[in-house]
Amino acid sequence: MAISQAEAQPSGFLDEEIAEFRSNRDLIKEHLDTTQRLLTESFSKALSPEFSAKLQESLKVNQLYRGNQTGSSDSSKPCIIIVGQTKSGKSSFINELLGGTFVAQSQSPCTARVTRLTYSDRIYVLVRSKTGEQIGDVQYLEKPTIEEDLVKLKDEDRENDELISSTVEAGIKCEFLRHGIDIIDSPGLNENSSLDSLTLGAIDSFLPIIIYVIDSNSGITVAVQKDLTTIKKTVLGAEVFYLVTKMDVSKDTEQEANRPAQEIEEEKAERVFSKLQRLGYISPNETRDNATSSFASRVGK
Ligand SMILES: Nc1nc2c(ncn2[C@@H]2O[C@H](COP(=O)(O)OP(=O)(O)OP(=O)(O)O)[C@@H](O)[C@H]2O)c(=O)[nH]1
Ligand SMILES: [Mg+2]
Repeated sequence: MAISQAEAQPSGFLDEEIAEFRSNRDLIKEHLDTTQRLLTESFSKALSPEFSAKLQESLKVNQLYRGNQTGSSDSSKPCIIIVGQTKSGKSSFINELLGGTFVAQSQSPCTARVTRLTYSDRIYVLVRSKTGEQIGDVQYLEKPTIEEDLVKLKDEDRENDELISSTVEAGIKCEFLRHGIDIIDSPGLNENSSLDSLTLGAIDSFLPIIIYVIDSNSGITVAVQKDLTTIKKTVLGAEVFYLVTKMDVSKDTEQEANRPAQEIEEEKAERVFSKLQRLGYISPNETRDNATSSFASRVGK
């Protein structure tokens, strides 16, 4: 009698494990399907179909990763992290993609804390410590705009490791996020070393899809090259997508005043693309036409 009880227990335990495995497997499949559908629908509106297709592929791989260290409520969620130099237009791109003013964008260095945007029916914002614990209370908001003070910090605090290494998590009711992809806004690289290590740490721990934003007027500077080298080293095998911004504004307005806008935009995109290629960040076999999967330029804000 005692023996059969002992035997029954592991078998019952195994049944539960199998049932849990099946339900997790179904959840993952459902998650993947909705994510792919979302990327096809939403990204192709903002970016080219090839770019969104490549993102989908990358997402499949990244979904297999676990071990997110942010402590966010659902660590297995796929996410897209937007990185780049200060003021390159990261936050503006996120706002455009999500269709609202969710994260602060400004002329002066702005984002100082990694900010994770996730879906929630009720709009909220909370701060998490470096190790993921919630700090303070959840704030429920009327409007989905994250208060600037939360992410911007005072100038003197922008090098305070403890303050900036906490992350802001915002729950937003937004169609794009509804299907399970979080978006991460990051501080500009190279503003100072504390912010740099924070952003690079975030890249490492969130295991994301990375979109590197390049200001077309600055192009591929030494600082950008340093970023790209560091990103590649930090996330081995990471696929980086390049997004070129500020195609509608020029440094040299007088010289460009009489040229058609389209010609100037084309030239800017080509300049950035060929330099990325010369430096080995884009394969030499690719052309602007067939590389649209990982390279996109965007006009206007
Ligand atoms: N004309 C034009 N302005 C842009 C574009 N993208 C961003 N901007 C402007 O550039 C400034 C910086 O944009 P942000 O989105 O705050 O840049 P960021 O990379 O998030 O900056 P940090 O958070 O400080 O690193 C803002 O004044 C934006 O309005 C664009 O494509 N065209
Ligand atoms: Mg920003």
